Parts: sequence; C-alpha cells; structure tokens
Amino acid sequence: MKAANAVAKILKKEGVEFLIGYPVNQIIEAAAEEDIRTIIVRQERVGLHMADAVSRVSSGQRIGVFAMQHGPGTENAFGGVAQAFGDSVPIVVLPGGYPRKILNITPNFSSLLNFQHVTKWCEQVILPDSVPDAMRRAFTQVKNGRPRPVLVEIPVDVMRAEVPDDFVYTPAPRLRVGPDPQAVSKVAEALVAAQRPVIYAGQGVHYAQAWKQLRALAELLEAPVTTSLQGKSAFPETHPLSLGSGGRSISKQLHHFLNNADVIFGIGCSFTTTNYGVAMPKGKRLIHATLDAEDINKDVTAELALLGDAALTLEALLVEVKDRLKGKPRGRLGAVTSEIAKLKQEWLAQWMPRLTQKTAPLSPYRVIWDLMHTVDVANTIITHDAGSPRDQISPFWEPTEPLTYIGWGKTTQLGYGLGLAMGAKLAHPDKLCVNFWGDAAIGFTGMDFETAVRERIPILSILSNNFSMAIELKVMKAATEKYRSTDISGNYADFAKALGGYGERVSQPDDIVPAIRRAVAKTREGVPALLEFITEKAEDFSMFA
Ligand SMILES: Cc1ncc(C[n+]2csc(CCOP(=O)(O)OP(=O)(O)O)c2C)c(N)n1
Ligand SMILES: [Mg+2]
Repeated sequence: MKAANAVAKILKKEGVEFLIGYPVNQIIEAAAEEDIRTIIVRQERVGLHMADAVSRVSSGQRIGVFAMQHGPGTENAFGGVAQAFGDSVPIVVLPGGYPRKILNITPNFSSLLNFQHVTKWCEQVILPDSVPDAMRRAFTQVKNGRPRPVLVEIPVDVMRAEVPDDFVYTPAPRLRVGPDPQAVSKVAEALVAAQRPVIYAGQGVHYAQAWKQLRALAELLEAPVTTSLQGKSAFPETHPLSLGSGGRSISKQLHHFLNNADVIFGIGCSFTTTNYGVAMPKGKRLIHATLDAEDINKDVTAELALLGDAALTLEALLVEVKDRLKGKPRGRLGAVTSEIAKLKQEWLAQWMPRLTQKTAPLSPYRVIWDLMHTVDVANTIITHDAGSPRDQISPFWEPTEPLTYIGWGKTTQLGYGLGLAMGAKLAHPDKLCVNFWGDAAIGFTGMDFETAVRERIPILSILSNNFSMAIELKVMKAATEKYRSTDISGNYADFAKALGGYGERVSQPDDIVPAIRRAVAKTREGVPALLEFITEKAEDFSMFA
C-alpha cells in the first residue's frame, strides 16, 4: 500500500475519529478511505486549534490530529503548533514535505528544521518503510510524559511510495510515572504542618483526570484551592474551598489567600512566569509537583518537589496525609470557608454594578453574568480569547465540572477561541460549546465560522464588539488620538448570517438573555450562532497590584 494509506491505517488503530486538515496532503484522502471523518478548515491555524481542543477536553485520551501540505500549508500552520506548544497540548501534526530531491534545499520550508522548538518530537521520514516506525515514535511521545505537539513530516514522494502491506502496528501505550515515596513523605509532612496552605492546581490535574483526588486532598487538609488558567475547572469553583482561578485578573479571595499563605502547593502546574497567570507572592514556601523535571526550579525555587503523574502523586499524598492526621480533622474548615465566603461576597458586591449594569453600549461584564445565568454551566464548555475578554470572563465564570472551561495564555494568539470551541464541540456534541471573543480576535480567524456551518459544528460564539482594540488603548494613546490606530469596525451578526449561520446583534441590556436563549436553541438545531454584543470600551479588570 502507499505510505499515506499506511498512515491512515495507523491513525485508525490509534482510535483517531476525525482528521482535521487542509489540502493538499494525501493523508486526508487516505483517512477518508478508512472512514475517518475528514474536516476541512479555512486556514491551517484554526484546524490546529480544533485538534488542540479535541485533546484538551478529553484529557489527551483522544489525540487531535492535523494534516496540511508542504510549503505554504506548513508555513501557515506554525502559529497553531506554537500555541499548542506554549500551552502544552498533545497533538499530532502531519505535514507533507517537499519531494526528496529538493527536500531541505533552500528556499523550501523544512518542518524538521522549523518546528524543532515548538514540538517535543519532530521527525522527517526519508524511507517509506520507516513510516510506521515514525508514527509509532510520534504516538508514543504524544501519549506519554509532558503533553506537547509531535510532528512527522512526510515528503510527497514518500507519501506515494509503496510500503509493505503486512506491517504490524500496535497502538502506543499510555504509561504513568509516580513520585518518589520518600519525597512524598516530606511533602505530606510539610502540608500537614502548614498553617495557611493554598493548593494551586494546573492542567496536569486535567490530563491525569485527578479531579476527585484533588478535591479529597483539599478537603482533608481543609485548604483552599485555586488553579492556573489552564487548570481552570479542575476544582469546582462553587466549592466553599475554591478561591477561583488564577489569570491576569483574579478574585479578591485569591489575592488575599495567596498573600497570606505560608505554603503554596502546586500540583500539575509549571509555575511559569506569565502575564496570564497569577504570580506567586515573594517569600512563600513553594512545593512543586509536576510531571516534567524541566519545570522544577525554572521560574520559582521549590523547597520541595515531586515528579510524577498528578493522579499518582495526589493518591500517594492522600495516603501519607491521612496517616499523619490519624482521622483527626485539622479543625479549620469553618474558619477558612467563612473567610473565603466573606471576601467573595465583598468582591462580588464591588463588581455587581458592572455585572448587572443596565446601560448601552453594554457592559461586557453584564454579558458574561447573563450568559452564566442563562446557560447550563455544567453542560457548557467555554473558552475566552486574547484581549479584554479573557480578563473579563476568567474571574467571574464559575465552572462546576471538570474540563468545562478551556483556559489558555502561555502564548495568547488572538482568534484561538473559535477553533477551541469547534474542537470541543466535535469531541462533545452533547455540550454547548462557547467562545467569548473581541472584535480584534474575530479578525484573525472569523472565516472559520463558515467551517462550523459547513461541517455542522454548532457552536455559540459570543462577540464583544466595542469597535476597538480596547485593551491597547492605554498603550496606544497617541496613535489612537492622531491616527485612530485602535479603531476597528464590522457588522459581525450580518457576517455570521452571510456565512450561513445564525447571527444577531444585541445592543440593549434587556435583549441579552432572550438573544442567548434563541442562539442556544439554534445550536440545538445544528446551526452555529454568533451573538454580537455592542459593548463599551471597558478598561476595568479585577486586578490587584
Ligand atoms: C496574534 C496576536 N497579535 C497580537 C496580539 C496582542 N493583542 C492582545 S489583545 C489585542 C486587542 C484585542 O482587541 P479585541 O479582541 O477587540 O478585545 P477588546 O480588548 O477590545 O475587548 C491585541 C492586539 C495577540 N494577542 N495575538
Ligand atoms: Mg474590541
């Protein structure tokens, strides 16, 4: 058989249900022959974002796969792979390569050379017979260790070359590594001794599906829990021990508890320094549990550390902590939860005028608040975008179920949210999948709303249209005043309709909820919907100096 067909057979064996791609790449046709649904996007970046979400919302149990052509397709895909690398998402990328006689000859784009720094595994296949080996290596890497993209570049003439029909392919295993028992004892001791511990959960908890264990440890220690943006929804934010998630903007209770903590225990997180994550206050004792030694002592110094899968780590800690507590509760639950509740109430009271504001143009906070109180949050997967929408929604959206919020921001490409919502919908057709974005963000990837229509991926897109790059106003004062450099324009409800979807422009506060209901109903009929809310150029965020 041809090498491209061998790849498709391997994808099938690996349980891949859809191949997202953009022509020309022979694997697309070969996948269709294998009854793997092929989904064609409008540009490579969005397809990668979709594959990314498939992996994210399934804890990497399903791996998103994307294929594109050599040269332009591969060049244009760079952003999508880089975003997945930045946010540590396991995807398989299958670019074509230039024919072998001009492969790696200037000016031809080489995936092997150019994707080295945004993948954890990057291979170029020269011999047709090696295609199954390369795929085995790629799937083994993507299913194990730190989640990150892998890439196999197959030159077009190799794709067409014959490989033996009788190759044997066994799906790659998923292997877990557990922490050093002696280190676990030390950490358990430190956690039990801590007076004001805070647990900081990253997306490692999602990938290990360790939500129950996280909750058990928090309840056992009577310790409050926050998450990174990527880890958001790893702990129910309606739980009395929840501080809400980290991010650029955060809740008052999170700010207060982090600053007053004696020990911060990071589980399944990188503690990476980023604008879109809460910075750990100076002078705290940090305990760092993660899968990847690369992150230990990278941006913060860890007093103690554990290496291993988050579920195995938490399970080991639960045994040791229980052993030390000997059935006696710490006795601080009431005090801790009432302190959280008091701060939360103060914080919400401060924001309530914005969250319920009755003005036009609309307060984006009102849109978020009404959305959260209109949809079924437990059965909704929502993501933000770059720009103000992320910083507006992340502190206020309260996920109750795991993997119902896709948070991101190690790199923050405008327009990422649309593909994420579409990928989430592919993986969970039963859930309402929403992206909340601004009018600059839609400028990057908006055309792929047509993909949602054509491929029957009925997402709900919530657009905050303030006719501006509002988040840049403060840093572009002269450019705005002299040249209107932050102004942008468009009628995106009409745009959605023109592409065959449902579109509605909403400018009055009383229309927000009815419009959301109509749009959700449309998604249930299989029609993607875009609600364009005409919003103010808000510049207030829940940020603490
Ligand atoms: C690809 C890319 N280029 C540039 C940026 C920098 N950036 C972040 S937000 C933003 C403007 C956001 O405007 P909009 O989406 O309209 O949201 P608003 O702040 O107006 O609500 C820019 C230019 C980015 N995040 N991604
Ligand atoms: Mg805007």
